[in-house]
Amino acid sequence: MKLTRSSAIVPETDVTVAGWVHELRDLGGISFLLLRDRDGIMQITMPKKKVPPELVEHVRSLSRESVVRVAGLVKEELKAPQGFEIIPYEVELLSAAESPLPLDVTGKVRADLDTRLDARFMDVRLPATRAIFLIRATVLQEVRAFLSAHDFIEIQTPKMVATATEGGTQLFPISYFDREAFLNQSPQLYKQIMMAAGLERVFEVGPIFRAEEHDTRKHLNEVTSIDIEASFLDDREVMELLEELIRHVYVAVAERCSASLQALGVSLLIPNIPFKRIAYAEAIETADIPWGDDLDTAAEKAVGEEVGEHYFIVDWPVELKPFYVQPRNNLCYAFDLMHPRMELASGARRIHDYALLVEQLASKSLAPENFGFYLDAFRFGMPPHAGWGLGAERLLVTMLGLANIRESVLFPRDRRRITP
Ligand code: AMO
Repeated sequence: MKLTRSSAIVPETDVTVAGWVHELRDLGGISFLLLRDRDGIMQITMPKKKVPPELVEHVRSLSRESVVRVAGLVKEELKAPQGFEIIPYEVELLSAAESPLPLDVTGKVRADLDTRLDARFMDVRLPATRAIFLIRATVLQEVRAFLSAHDFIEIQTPKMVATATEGGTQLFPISYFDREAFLNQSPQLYKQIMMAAGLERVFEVGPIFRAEEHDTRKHLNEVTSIDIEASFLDDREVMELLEELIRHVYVAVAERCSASLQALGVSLLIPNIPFKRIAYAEAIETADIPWGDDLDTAAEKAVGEEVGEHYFIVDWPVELKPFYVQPRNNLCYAFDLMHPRMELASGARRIHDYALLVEQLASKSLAPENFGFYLDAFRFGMPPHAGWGLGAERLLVTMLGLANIRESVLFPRDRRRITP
């Protein structure tokens, strides 16, 4: 079917368009069909004098959200949604929609999030929902463009694995033939192994799985993680790369997604870089929690309110960070990137010395024999390296001010939800 998208329509031409019946209006001498495609709403105008009565009747019988193809003549009409109207000479019903509809697609009555997620196919027809996913696609495109321009190679690592990386508690077990296996909670071990492989700079945009029981507005059980690892760079250098990436993505979304931002009612504030660096010691003082405690939601909120913009937390106690982080006395070279609302990323300079890595595993009560394939990569020439993992959904919800992280995923996975 050769179709013209509504955004590409020019007046005084014959076109064939297709879309969903958004609304029907009848003003006596004239009827209107508002037809919606991905780009917007088109006005199909049917003056009684110009359009045969059978065709008008046919259109008036269409149920809302049915899919139709319309062939007609385009006329300029500045009062119509996209500045034109189409006088139809043919309207073909391609797929009739049942009624009642699971959701109101005109957006006049906003359903609650659970209803929207249950009928996601219908929810994404709403411009304000679709806008989130157009922006999401742009964000990930820009992440890839930025990292590629900085010499990073895109890789894919396994999602079915035999070992934990981020502490053993948050794993989804799977049955892997006759063995125990898990869904991967981070590409951590594999991206580090690629440093021994000599790729020097790698990134991955892929799913991570966390069996956390949390039922909050910032936790998911399946996340899209943006991970990097880079040889011969230290923690400070990968932090700079991270803040530059964040800024780049905001600038690109502001430039490329103005219609989507408008549909969401968002005016994007581009963050200034460099972001503040705050020591863990200072953060816990602001949050009024004792040394050695991780920052919980209340603590993050206290520090976030104090700082009011993106910031890094650095100089963490070694016991709060994973085994692969390079220690420095009782502290370590790890960092978290924070938005005032929540953590966005964490990363570190890594241990690249084999003996120290084995020691750190043991100090976290992890058995080195379970990490043989990983440890081998440190025995035959492992460069110093650093990296981070950035949650794509958290980047989106904080950028767009969405209330709930589930809004930024087409089909979120959470404690209660595994379908659709
Ligand atoms: P971490 O466990 O901090 O670090 O995860 C990195 C980032 O992933 C996102 N994230 C989540 N988002 C939503 N729901 C969740 N349940 C969830 N879990 C994680 C967050 C978080 O900051 N291997 C390290 C990274 C590294 O050092 O390179 C890691 O996985 O935005």
